[in-house]
Amino acid sequence: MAVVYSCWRRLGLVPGSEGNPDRASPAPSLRHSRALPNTRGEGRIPMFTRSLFLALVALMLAALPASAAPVTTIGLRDDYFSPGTKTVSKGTRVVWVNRGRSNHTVTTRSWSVRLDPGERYSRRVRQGFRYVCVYHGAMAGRVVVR
Ligand SMILES: [Cu+2]
Repeated sequence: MAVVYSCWRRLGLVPGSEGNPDRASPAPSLRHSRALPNTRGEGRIPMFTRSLFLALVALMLAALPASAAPVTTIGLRDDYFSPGTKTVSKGTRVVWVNRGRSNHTVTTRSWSVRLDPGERYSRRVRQGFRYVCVYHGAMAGRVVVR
């Protein structure tokens, strides 16, 4: 993290790293670092290098794994979904886990999956929907996207 902070500071991206010198004091751990050049005056980084660095940061952020999305779990019990209604934000990964002793399904209008005891299934949700277990008529659930 200190390396990243150092880079940001060298590029003048840290608030207070230029302008008022009183507010430009580095983090305590970097105060006595010899690797840090004076960001005011000589050694200013050209705009092209700054753009290149920002593009690199954007690429690194884009490469973060999909698991960075929020995740929530819905249990399949004998014979109900727990919780029956789950409210999530758009893009959340919903995981259904069969925690019962019977086989169940998660069946919507457009897709269906059978889960044996201990099995799980997940997908990212972008809109709300209702679902049922085809084996147990009263076993119904709902995902609400707010
Ligand atoms: Cu069932």
